Amino acid sequence: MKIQKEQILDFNKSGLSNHKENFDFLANKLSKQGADVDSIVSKLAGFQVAIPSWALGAGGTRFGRFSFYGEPSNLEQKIEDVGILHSLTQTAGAVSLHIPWDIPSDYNAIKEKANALNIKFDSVNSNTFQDQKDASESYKYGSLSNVSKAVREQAIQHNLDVINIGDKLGSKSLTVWLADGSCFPGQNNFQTAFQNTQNSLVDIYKGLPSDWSMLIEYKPYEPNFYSTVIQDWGASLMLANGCGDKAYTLVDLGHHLPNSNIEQIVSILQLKGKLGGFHFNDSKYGDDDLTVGSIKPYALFLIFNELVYGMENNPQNPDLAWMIDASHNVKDPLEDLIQSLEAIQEAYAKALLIDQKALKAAQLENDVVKCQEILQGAYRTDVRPLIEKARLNSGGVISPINAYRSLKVREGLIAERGKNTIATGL
Ligand SMILES: [Mn+2]
Repeated sequence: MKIQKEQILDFNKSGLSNHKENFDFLANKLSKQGADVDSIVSKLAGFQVAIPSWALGAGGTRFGRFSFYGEPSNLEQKIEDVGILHSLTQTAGAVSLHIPWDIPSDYNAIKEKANALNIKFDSVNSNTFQDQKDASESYKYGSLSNVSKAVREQAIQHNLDVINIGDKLGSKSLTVWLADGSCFPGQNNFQTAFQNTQNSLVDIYKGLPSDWSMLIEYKPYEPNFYSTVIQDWGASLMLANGCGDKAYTLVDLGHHLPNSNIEQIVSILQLKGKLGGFHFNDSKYGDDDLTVGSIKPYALFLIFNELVYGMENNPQNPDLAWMIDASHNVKDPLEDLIQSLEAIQEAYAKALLIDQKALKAAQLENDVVKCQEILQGAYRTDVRPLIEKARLNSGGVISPINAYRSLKVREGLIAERGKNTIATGL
């Protein structure tokens, strides 16, 4: 299923005059405050977030999984789904593959399909948290950190295979997330596990093509509940530094203990030129993988404030690999992703509204009240007309959720794929 240009133009007709009225009012107001509205709109239009191939089917918990009808059952269909998201929102111009769940059978065909839908291949993700069918070694007690050399070698080789697959598709980075750790005190020697992980990562790093980077993700707990080998940004940064210049830390919003100051983490990593990637989601208690901005939109805004500051002031930090890393237990995955994309754009737009000069001046005066007024003044602005404008300029729809429903996309997918399809890898 593909959304046609005419369908988009047709859908936009009814909302156009309303949008124009709202946009003109806001643009006028913001311009008077000194904001460069055109530049904000063009930054919003240029902001692209990768959709992970595993987020297109219904997710689940260890207690069960409730299927969502018309799920993509192969890689071609997953890319079609990203194409649908991108044609509506114009902000999902990339897909992030998970290996071995999404190994292409025909590389040229997959590349052509993605190309036709304007979808790029972003970072590739390795998987050493599950045992594969014909694997000789088990990851039950860890992969890159395992006490067994044979297990470590199998996990290293898997990562090298993933690089090779990604290279054929045009990806430029490998994301490593390890489930390695221990469930009980005494189970692991922390130093041995960390050292093994460092050595394994160095072996993988040596296999990176020269224009690639390695992104090292951290997580404090789960699936291991006593210790995780790469438990926080400090561990990730030490490992990245131990590998070399092309290795970076990747921050996933859900991979922090409650109340962690994530905005401070991304800020300092950018200062050090070591923030390589960012995974969006939201959570209430742990790694809940909920829709971006659904629980703590103000925290997301504060994080974006630092990201924007870093993008503008830290040339030592590379362009980031942005990805949504969420799971959809009760919503239509495509609707959920549309809501996440909107929340990301909204937080970004609000962060772009912050008057950095005025904030700096207030900070130098130690005017704490003024600092808060500046941040919250931006946060309280309804920026949706700016996002609509950015989408319209790029050929998207004014309101993606309404368009998705009025074009009956899910019904079309069910008619095409059947009801009880299950996404691969889940
Ligand atoms: Mn993640």
